[in-house]
Amino acid sequence: MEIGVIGKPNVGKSTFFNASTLSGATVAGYPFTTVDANKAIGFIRIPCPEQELGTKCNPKNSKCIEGNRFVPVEMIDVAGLVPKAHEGRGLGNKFLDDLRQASALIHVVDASGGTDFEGNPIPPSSHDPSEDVHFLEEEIELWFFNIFKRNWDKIARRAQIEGRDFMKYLGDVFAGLGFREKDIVEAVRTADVNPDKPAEWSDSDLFTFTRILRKLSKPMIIAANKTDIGITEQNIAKLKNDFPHDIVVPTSSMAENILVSLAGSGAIRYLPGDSNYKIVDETKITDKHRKALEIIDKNVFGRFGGTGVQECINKAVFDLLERIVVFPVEDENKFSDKEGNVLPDAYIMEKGSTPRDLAFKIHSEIGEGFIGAIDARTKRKIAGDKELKNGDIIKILTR
Ligand SMILES: Nc1nc2c(ncn2[C@@H]2O[C@H](COP(=O)(O)OP(=O)(O)OP(=O)(O)O)[C@@H](O)[C@H]2O)c(=O)[nH]1
Ligand SMILES: [Mg+2]
Repeated sequence: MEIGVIGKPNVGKSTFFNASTLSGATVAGYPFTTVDANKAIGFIRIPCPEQELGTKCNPKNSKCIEGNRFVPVEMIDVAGLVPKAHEGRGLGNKFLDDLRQASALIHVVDASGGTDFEGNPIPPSSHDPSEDVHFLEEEIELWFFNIFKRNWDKIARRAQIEGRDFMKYLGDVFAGLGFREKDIVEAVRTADVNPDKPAEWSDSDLFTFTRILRKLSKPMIIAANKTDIGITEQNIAKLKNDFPHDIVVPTSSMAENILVSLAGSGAIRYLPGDSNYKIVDETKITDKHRKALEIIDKNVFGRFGGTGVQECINKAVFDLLERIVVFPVEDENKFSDKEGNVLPDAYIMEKGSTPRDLAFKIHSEIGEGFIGAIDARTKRKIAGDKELKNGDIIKILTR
C-alpha cells in the first residue's frame, strides 16, 4: 500500500513529503525540482491502546510517542505534472509511471493561487486551484485510457475468443497498474458496459469506464496547501464547493516542516497532527524561527487548527482506502508477544478483514494452522470469519 503525493510543479509536494517522512527530498521555488520519484516511510497517527489498558507498550513495527501510535505507510513523491502530460509533456509519462502502484493519492494544490499551470510563481490569487484538480484528474484518466486503448482490441478479442472472465483478465493484464478486481467489476457495472463483449465498447464507453475505475482505484484527497500565506480561505471554500464528494484538507506543509524540525532539535514540543506546540528551549529559537512561528500561530493554527499534513495521511488510509489497524498479541492477558513486548505490532488491514486474514498476514504458517481467535479486551473467543474492528487486539489460536 503506497500513498502518492502528486500535483503540478512547485506546489509543495516535496515539502509535504519531507515533513511527513522526515526525509530530505530537494525543495526549491521553481518547477521540476523533483525528477526522480522519492520513496520514504510516513506514518498514520492513532491512539495507542496502552493508555486505555493502563500499561506501557514496547512497539516493534511502529513507534509510540506519549500514547500516540505512529504506524508506517510507504509514501512516494513524484515529479510535477503539467497539462498534456499524458502526451509526454513535461516529465509526463515518467511521472505517471511512478504512480502505478500507489493505492491512494494526495493531490497537493497551491491554495494561495500563486502558481500557474506550469508551476511558475505568479502573484497570489491569480490562479484558481480548482482548475488544477480538473486538469490533473483528466491527465491521469487520459493516461489510463491511452494504455487501455493501445491494447484493447487485442485483449478484448482474446478474452472473447478464449471465453475468459473479462473482468478478471483485465485485472491480470494490467496488474502493474494496481487495479483490484472488485474495482473493475464496480466500474463495469457503473459504466453500464457489457463485460462479455468488450470488443464492442465504443471509445466513449471505454473512457467512462476508465474514469470510474480511476476514481475507485486511485482515490484522491485534495491538500489545499500553503495556508500559511493567509489568503487561502476563499479558494479552499471554492474547492470544497466545486468538489463536494472529495475530501479537501487545508495544509501548510511548510509549517509542518518547520514544526517537526524544531521539535527534532528540542526547541519545541510538537507531534505531527497536534493542534498546538509548546516552546521548551528558548535558546534554540532564532529570530527567524520566531517570525515563522508567529505566522504559523496566526494563519495555520489560528485559522485551521493544524497543519493538516497528518490529517491527509490519516484520511488517505482510513477514509479513502478504508483500512483498520489491528494489534496482534500472543498473550491476551499481558497484551504481549512471547518475549513480553506489550502491543508490539500494529497492522494496517483492509476493512472487512477477519481474524483468519490477520493470521495469514502474520505468517502463512499461522494462517494455515488457524483454528480461532480471542479478543484480548474481552477475553472472549471470536469466530474466524467475524469482521475485525479498528483498534482490535487479537490473539490467534493455532493447531
Ligand atoms: N508558503 C508556503 N510555501 C510552501 C509550502 N510548501 C512548499 N512551499 C514552497 O513552494 C516551493 C516549492 O516547494 P516544493 O516542495 O519543492 O514543491 P514541489 O511540488 O515538490 O515542486 P516540483 O518538485 O518542482 O514539482 C518552495 O519554495 C517551497 O518552500 C507551504 O505550505 N507554504
Ligand atoms: Mg518536488
